[in-house]
Amino acid sequence: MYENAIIVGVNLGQIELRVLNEEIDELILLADTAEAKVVDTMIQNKNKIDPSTFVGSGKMKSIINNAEALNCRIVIFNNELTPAQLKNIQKIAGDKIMIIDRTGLILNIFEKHAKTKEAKAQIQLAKLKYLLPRLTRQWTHLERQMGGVGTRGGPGEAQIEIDRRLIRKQITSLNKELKKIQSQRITQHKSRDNIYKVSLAGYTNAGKSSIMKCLSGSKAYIQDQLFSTLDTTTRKIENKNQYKFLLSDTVGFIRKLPHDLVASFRSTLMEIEESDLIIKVLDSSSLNIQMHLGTIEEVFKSLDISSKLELIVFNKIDLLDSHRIDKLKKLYPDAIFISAYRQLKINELIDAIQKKLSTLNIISNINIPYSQFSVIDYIYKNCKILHKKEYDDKVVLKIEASQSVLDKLDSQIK
Ligand SMILES: Nc1nc2c(ncn2[C@@H]2O[C@H](COP(=O)(O)OP(=O)(O)OP(=O)(O)O)[C@@H](O)[C@H]2O)c(=O)[nH]1
Ligand SMILES: [Mg+2]
Repeated sequence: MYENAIIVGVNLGQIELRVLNEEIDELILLADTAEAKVVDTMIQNKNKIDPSTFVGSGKMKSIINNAEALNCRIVIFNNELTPAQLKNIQKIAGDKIMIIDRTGLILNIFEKHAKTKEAKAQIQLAKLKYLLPRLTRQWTHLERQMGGVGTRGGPGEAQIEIDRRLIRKQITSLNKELKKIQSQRITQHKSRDNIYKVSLAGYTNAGKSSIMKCLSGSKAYIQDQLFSTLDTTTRKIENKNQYKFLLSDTVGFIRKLPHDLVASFRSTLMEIEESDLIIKVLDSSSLNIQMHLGTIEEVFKSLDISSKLELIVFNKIDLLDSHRIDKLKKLYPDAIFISAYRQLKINELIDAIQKKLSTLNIISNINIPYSQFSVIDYIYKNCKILHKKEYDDKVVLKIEASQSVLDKLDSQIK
């Protein structure tokens, strides 16, 4: 069921009005994904932030009056509120209206969309870390109403202290649980070491899952909403006469992504860290391409991902006229332009991936005695054979393969 909501944005004059409007548009989309219908947007022009109530208590009261008049139960702030601000504003709003900031909203969506045990644990951890300093009577109460973390709210500071202790305990146990899941992940990774790994990364809603579906033919969860995908899925892509590789679809990024969320999703994003090639997927119909690229870079930086082989892919070209496509092509001469939805130029994408992967390969000559059937078999399955010469007792092959396959061969040939 949708709840009515009001958005509050603050214009400090530091950022362009255009950027602020984009942020608000994005917040409306986020609200929609969280099943809140934005009925009014209130932009406040301010010279400086009020440390205790962000917009000033008089202004805050009029915002709440407006919310009540419009039958809203939620007031969403575009900016991140400090725990103290949230507490004070919530006090003004009373029990019937919930105050939430951008970070809280994103956490809410993630919580709704998490499917696997790992994603659920990751989001729960981020949420508890966010909640801990913000735990007030109102919050505990509202959290319960919103089907939140299950803390037992009650009157008085003593109860809040008990809740805090409970949350700290939950954080410790979630950290342990995640470590366990992570170590299983590492074992899985090891067993897949001799195949190239490619990952799809990009802003939320750019079409990553649609590309995954296109290339792998598998089902993928595709929705016109933010953060449809939270769990990394990996599929093996195999075509005749082409390098096979593992393709991973990952969680989308967004500007001002909560720091704890990135940290919590670190193990899920390990697919990106460990891939040989990163495909940066961009929505070519967006007016914010630069910002989307900037956000990808920011997240990569926070994950310490640098100097990887990469390919920029502009998706949704079906929504552009040829003039705009030409303009983008001039700006990004090495990029590939496709439409996953309409299946346009998918072959160009496949060729580009193959070309990139080929740069990672090494050409070498090897001698294999016929007695070592299993090695020959392995080579045929994992390498490209460039030349073959047979002798009485051995075969000499010129092969093209990845470093990890060559290492494996080295250890097998006696
Ligand atoms: N017009 C058009 N729409 C597309 C194209 N590719 C994807 N879409 C639509 O864009 C929306 C988002 O697609 P997804 O594949 O779910 O995007 P995503 O990057 O996986 O999004 P998240 O998982 O939410 O981060 C869906 O409504 C798709 O149908 C395309 O080439 N053209
Ligand atoms: Mg997706």
